[in-house]
Amino acid sequence: MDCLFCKISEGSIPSQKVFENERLLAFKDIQPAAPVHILIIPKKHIASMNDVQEEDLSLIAEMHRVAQDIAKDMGIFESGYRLINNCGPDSGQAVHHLHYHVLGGAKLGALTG
Ligand code: D5M
Repeated sequence: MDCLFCKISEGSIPSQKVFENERLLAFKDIQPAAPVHILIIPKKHIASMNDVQEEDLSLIAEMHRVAQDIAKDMGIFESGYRLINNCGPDSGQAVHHLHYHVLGGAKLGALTG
């Protein structure tokens, strides 16, 4: 499958990994929008939040747990962070493999619509 994040997950495209287990991978975003900018992906290909099925719900919960752990590891657990998922054209989703952005390390701007 011609999916950038599947290739990162398989290791055929390099990434700066910060966490990995059998189901999930987290790595530094190549275009950081904040001092801390990490992407969390499932290794299973799920194109977007709209494609999450009942069977994936434990995976989604685990992504939230990993976000907490990453926030602790990156020293932003107490100062605060933002967890973002872009889904579909209006959100600007550029990579069609489900991912959460973990952003922090500075006062973040207000969300805009
Ligand atoms: O976010 C997709 C994000 O993926 C965007 O912030 C850049 C990032 N990106 C793109 N290519 C790479 C590689 N090769 N390594 C790390 N990060 C990458 P979206 O929510 O789809 O707009």
